[in-house]
Amino acid sequence: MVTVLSRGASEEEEPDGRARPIQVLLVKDDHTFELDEAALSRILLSEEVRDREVVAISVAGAFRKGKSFLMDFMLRYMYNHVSASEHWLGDASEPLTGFSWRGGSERETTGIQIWSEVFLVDKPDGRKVAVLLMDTQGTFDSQSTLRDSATVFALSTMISSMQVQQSHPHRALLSLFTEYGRLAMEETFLKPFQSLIFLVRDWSFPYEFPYGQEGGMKFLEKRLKNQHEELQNVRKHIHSCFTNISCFLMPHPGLKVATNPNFDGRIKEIDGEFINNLKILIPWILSPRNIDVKEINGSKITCRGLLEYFKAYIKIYQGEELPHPKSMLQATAEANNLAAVAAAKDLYNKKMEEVCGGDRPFLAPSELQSRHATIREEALQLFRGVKKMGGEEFSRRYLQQLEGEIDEVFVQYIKHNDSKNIFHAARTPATLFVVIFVMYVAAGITGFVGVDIIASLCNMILGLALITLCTWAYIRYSGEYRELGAVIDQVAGALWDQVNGLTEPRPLNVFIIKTVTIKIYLHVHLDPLCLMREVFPFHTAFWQPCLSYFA
Ligand SMILES: Nc1nc2c(ncn2[C@@H]2O[C@H](COP(=O)(O)OP(=O)(O)OP(=O)(O)O)[C@@H](O)[C@H]2O)c(=O)[nH]1
Ligand SMILES: [Mg+2]
Repeated sequence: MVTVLSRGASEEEEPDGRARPIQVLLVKDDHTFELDEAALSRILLSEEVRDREVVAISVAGAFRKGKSFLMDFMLRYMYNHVSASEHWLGDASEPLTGFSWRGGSERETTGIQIWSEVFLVDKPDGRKVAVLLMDTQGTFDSQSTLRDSATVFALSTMISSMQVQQSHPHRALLSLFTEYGRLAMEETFLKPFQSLIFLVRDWSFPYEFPYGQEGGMKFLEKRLKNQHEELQNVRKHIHSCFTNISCFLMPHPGLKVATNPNFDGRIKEIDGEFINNLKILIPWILSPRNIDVKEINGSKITCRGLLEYFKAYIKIYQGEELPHPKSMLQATAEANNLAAVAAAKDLYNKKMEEVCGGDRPFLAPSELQSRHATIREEALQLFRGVKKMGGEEFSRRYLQQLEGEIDEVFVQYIKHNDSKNIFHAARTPATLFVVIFVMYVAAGITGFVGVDIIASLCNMILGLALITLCTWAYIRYSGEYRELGAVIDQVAGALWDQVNGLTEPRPLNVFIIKTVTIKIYLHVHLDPLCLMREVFPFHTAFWQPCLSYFA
C-alpha cells in the first residue's frame, strides 16, 4: 500500500497548495554549490517522516536523455498505485507533469531536486518506510564543468539507496567510488551502497538482447566480460560496492516523443512497446517488495539521518577538486555520528516535552531534575547503542557534544517550567512591594528615632522602587522596552534569592547576622544614653529573632 503524505514544504513555497519539485542543491554561476538546508529540512524533518527509514531513489546520467520524464512516471506510480493498482499510468490523454522536463537541446534540470511529498509505503514485512524521489542534473551538458557534473553525480550516489543510471559514469568517478567502497569495506565489512540499476534507453537491438530486465542482465554480463582489463577491475569493484546490480533495456519511445516540440507527455502519443516496458520497469523499481532502504554501515537510515549525510557530503564537495575517497569516508563517519546525536537529542526533546513542555503544569524543580537525569541517560544510551563508524575515540567527541547540547536544552526547560510557576511570575512585583514596604517602615522608624539621613535614604529607595514597579507594569502591559523589563526581573530575582538565602542558615549568612547583631549589641551597650532608650521599644521585636539565630 502506498500512502501519500502531507507536504514537506511550507505553504509559502507552494502557493497553489500542490506538491512540486524543491531545489535542494543549487549550482551557482561561479560553479559553487549550495545546499538549501531549510528546504531540505522541511521535507525530511516533517513530523510524519523524520523517524521513518528512508528509500532514496534518484536517476543519474547524461543530460537530455529523459531522466525527468522517467521520474514523472515514477511519481504517477506513487500517486495512483493504491487506487488504480494496475492502471496507475492513468488517462491516455493526460499530460505528464511533476519534475520539469522538455524537449530541445539545452539542459533543463540543474543541481538536485526533491519531490516535496514524501510517500509512506508499507513493506511486505510490515515496516512503513518513507520514499523520496530525487531528480538530478545531467552530466556533460555544455554549461557545466566536469567537476559540476561529477559533484552532482557523486552526491546523488552517496545519498541514494537506489540509483538508476542511464549512462556509464566517467572513469574518474568510477574509480573514486570503487576506492571509497574498498575503504568502507575495510572498516565495516559491508557493501556501502544498495541498488544500482543500469537503464539503457532507446535500445535498438532487441533481436540480440530482448527489452526488459532479463535481456538487460545478459547484456550487462556480456559487457562486463568483454571489457579491457583495466576497466574490468573497476567493474569488478563495482560489484563489491553495491548489494544489487541490475540492468533494464528500454525501447525507443517513438518519434513524437523524441522530436515533436509540442509533445506534452500524453501516453497515447508514446509507442506501445515503450509503454508496455514502462509498465514493467516502474513497478519493478518501486513496488513495496523491491524498494531498498538506505543503509550505511549496516544501519538503516531515517529521513533525519539522511539530512545529516546531505550536510556532511556537501562540505567535502565544495573544494576545487573531487574529494579523496578517504575524506568521503571521514564525512560518512562524521554524518553517521551526527545522525546518532540528532536521534538522541530528538528522543530527549520528545520525552522532556511530555514531562514539562508546552502547557503542561508546573513541575517541582527537584522532580524536573530527576526526570531530566533519567531521560538524559536514555538519550545517551541510544547514542551509545547506534553502530558507529570512525572508532571509539572519534565518537567520544560526539558523545560530549550531545551531553553539552542536552544540558543547554535543559536550561531552557527549567526556564520554561519556572515561567509556569505563578509565584515565580509574581516575583518581581512582590519583591518591589516588599522593598517599598520595608523602606516605608524603615523610613518611619529612623525618622522617629531622629536618624534623618537614613530616613531620607529609605524614602529615596522607596521612591525608586515605586518608579521601577510602575515601569515594570508598563513594560509588561505594552510589551515595549523588553530588555529593560528583563533587567528589572533580573535585579528583582537576585534580590529575592538574596533574601531567600538569608533565611537559610548558611555559614556566611550566620556569620553576617552574628556580626551585625554583636555590633549593634555593643553599640547599644557602649552608648546606652543615646541609643538604648530609642531602641528599647523595639527590643523584643528586634532581638528575639536575632537571638533565635544563635539557638
Ligand atoms: N530518445 C528518447 N527521448 C526521450 C526518452 N524519454 C524522454 N525523451 C525525450 O527527451 C527529452 C528530454 O527529456 P527530459 O526528461 O527533460 O531529459 P533530462 O535527462 O531530464 O534532461 P536534463 O534535465 O537537461 O538533464 C524530451 O523531449 C523527452 O520527450 C527516451 O526514452 N528516448
Ligand atoms: Mg531533467
